[in-house]
Amino acid sequence: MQPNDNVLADLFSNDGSRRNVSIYLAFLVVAFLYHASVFWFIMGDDIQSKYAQSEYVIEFEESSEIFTDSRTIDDGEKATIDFTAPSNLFDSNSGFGLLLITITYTETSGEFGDPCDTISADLSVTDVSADWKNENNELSGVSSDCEAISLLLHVYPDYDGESMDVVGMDETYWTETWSNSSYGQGMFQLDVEVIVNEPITSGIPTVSDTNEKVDVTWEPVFFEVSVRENS
Ligand SMILES: [Ca+2]
Ligand SMILES: [Ca+2]
Repeated sequence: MQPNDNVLADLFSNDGSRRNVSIYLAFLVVAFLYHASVFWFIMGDDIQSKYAQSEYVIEFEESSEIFTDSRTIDDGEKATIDFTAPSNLFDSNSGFGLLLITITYTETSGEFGDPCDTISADLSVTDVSADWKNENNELSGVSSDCEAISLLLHVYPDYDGESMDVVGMDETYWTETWSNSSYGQGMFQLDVEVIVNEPITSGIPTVSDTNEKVDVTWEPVFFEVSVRENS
């Protein structure tokens, strides 16, 4: 065997070398434990704070405007009433949060004892970018007793007007998350159908109910977002 072939065999070939190696290994273990303890007990706090995530509170200030429209719809007919939110509302707010629609009517025939007609209203799902599948939406309704029909569409995804606490990222990120003017851009379409309920005296030729006047109120709810660090 050549001398270079097995250095380890030489090292352990006598008691003195073996002891030197043991001392060296013991030193390595102590050095390792020292550095590990420095890492965990002294630098641990620094490392933790470096990666600690900030908490933020996101708040919304709402503003809305009312837009009204009115149609007289014949018995058995369906009318489509549309609405587009004006662009200045997008410019002056962070986002379009909710769309509230109220449909009201009375019996306008003037006939004695004429019961309220049956009105049904459906907000069509169009290609307007909105939270159409939100489970709290009310996209259609029916009324037969002159009670108002109230519809609700969540436009900005996950918006419900309530403030929220979030963790991580930074103020700019959260402000931008809630400042997207693409939601709610475009034309909304409401289908309103009238089924007349005639007075029981309608057998008399001069007494009849053939239509109804329906009033629609569109109320787009916009919001201004503010984000602050929660300390
Ligand atoms: Ca009627
Ligand atoms: Ca009527």
